[in-house]
Amino acid sequence: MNKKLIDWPTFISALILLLAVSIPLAVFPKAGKVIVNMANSFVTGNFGVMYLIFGLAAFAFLIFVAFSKNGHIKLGDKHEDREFGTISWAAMLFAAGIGSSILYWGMIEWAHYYQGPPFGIEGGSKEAIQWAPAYGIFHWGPMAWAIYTLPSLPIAYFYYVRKKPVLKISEAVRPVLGKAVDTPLGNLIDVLFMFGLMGGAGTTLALGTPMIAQGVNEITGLPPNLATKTVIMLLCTAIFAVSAYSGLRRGIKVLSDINLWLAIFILAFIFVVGPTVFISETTFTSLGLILNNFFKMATWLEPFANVGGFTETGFPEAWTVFYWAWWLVYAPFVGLFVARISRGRTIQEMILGTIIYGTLGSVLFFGIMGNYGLHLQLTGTFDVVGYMNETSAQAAIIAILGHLPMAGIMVSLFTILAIIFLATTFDSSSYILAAVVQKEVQREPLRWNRLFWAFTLCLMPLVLMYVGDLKTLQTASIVAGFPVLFIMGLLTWSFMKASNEDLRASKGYEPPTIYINRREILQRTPERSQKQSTSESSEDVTPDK
Ligand code: NM2
Repeated sequence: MNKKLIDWPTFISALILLLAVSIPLAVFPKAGKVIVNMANSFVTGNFGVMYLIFGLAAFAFLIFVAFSKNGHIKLGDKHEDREFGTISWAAMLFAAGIGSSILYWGMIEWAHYYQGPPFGIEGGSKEAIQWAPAYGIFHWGPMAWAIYTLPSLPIAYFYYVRKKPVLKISEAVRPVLGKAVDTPLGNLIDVLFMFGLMGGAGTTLALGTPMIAQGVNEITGLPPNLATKTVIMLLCTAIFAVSAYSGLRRGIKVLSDINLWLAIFILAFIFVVGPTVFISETTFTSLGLILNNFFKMATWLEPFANVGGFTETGFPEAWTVFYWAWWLVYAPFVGLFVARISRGRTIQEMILGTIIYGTLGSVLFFGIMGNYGLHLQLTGTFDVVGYMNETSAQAAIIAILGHLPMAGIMVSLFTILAIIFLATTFDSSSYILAAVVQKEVQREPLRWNRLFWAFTLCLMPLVLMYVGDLKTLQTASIVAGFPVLFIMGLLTWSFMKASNEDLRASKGYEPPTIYINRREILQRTPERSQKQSTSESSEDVTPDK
């Protein structure tokens, strides 16, 4: 055990912060809930606009970088090959960035929009039906993936180009903060990021565990109670602990490969045996609706709520702001991970790859799984919305799957997929948490360190589940992510500063501003100057005509 490698101040502060939040929540659950909800409405109510501006700015900025000079910088040495093939890379990226939540929301998000649509549209109306399958894709689409990609720029740049073997957020803002990174400010940045990530992962667990429990109930008849949920959580921890222990290549790769094939199989099955034409058409039409309304959706905040006869729907805070916040808390983590697997690619490939493959994956899940349920609803085969309101979203998800042929097998496969998805997210989260509390990461973070964070990650959701309030945790995580918004600003600035400095200092660099010396051109090309002078003179006379 090499204790010297550990950055103890960060390690201990992160642990203390985690305990300082979860112990009072566990001891005073009622008061805790009130405080967390107040903090949540304060942040999303007052700063919602900041989240939306951030989402749009992140997207615009990345597109700009991808096609600028900085986008052509290679992450690695001149002759270095890509460490992972593109398919493997895309699958790992997707499996790390997306957890079991896509199974949950992909199946059921439309039902929420169906009965509670945006823009003052009436719930259940024809217009609401059109927005229902589109909004989910938007919330998991290119803007969301852009939020994920942003931190991978500085991190990958410092790791592969400046060759600093530290997978740390604070290290990635050194060009801006300078020596201040070595003071407690640097530790604070890392701790806030770790806290946000633990919160975000808690949200994933809060949604995923009851859904898996419902699947297990359908298969085995075991009641979806506290004991079942605890076993599920521990099982997922055990899976990711084992894979964490076996290292990045074997652990995450094997699991995400299984994940990929299982997901492809389930999606293909639903697509083929389900209403194929309806699924294709609705997905395609939804894409058009999003493209047509991209800015409307990206900026809609209900400023006139409760004034001048407008009624408040709460939609922006409950959905778009919540989602951007949730992607945000995961972003530095996914950024670290994407950076780690992108050796040998250019920055442009990394940016476009993440946004395109990520969005494509989301479109497949939402388009196929969501529209299968929507079809059941619209044809009157199964009233998904009614059933969801009577029971729960997770019960509705499993009931939708129950309408497929070979329902028993499909529910089992879906449940296994959810378990692996949960395990891969935790696998990579523990990898990153461990990396952040190390002074240096040579190939992998230390094993005991990874295991420690694997179990710690489970601790808070487990305690809160016993207290009976995973929802509070979900809300808390979003509040925990607020400081990450500022860290993201620093990360972006830092990337531009460092890469521009290096570009300017590189051999053969030419400044992007082109100065045209007209006299020199005319001297060098006399025949052209003659032609030009005749055309100029003819131009000169035009107005007199
Ligand atoms: N995001 C993609 O639970 C998960 O699927 C992990 C969730 C941020 C909404 C990520």
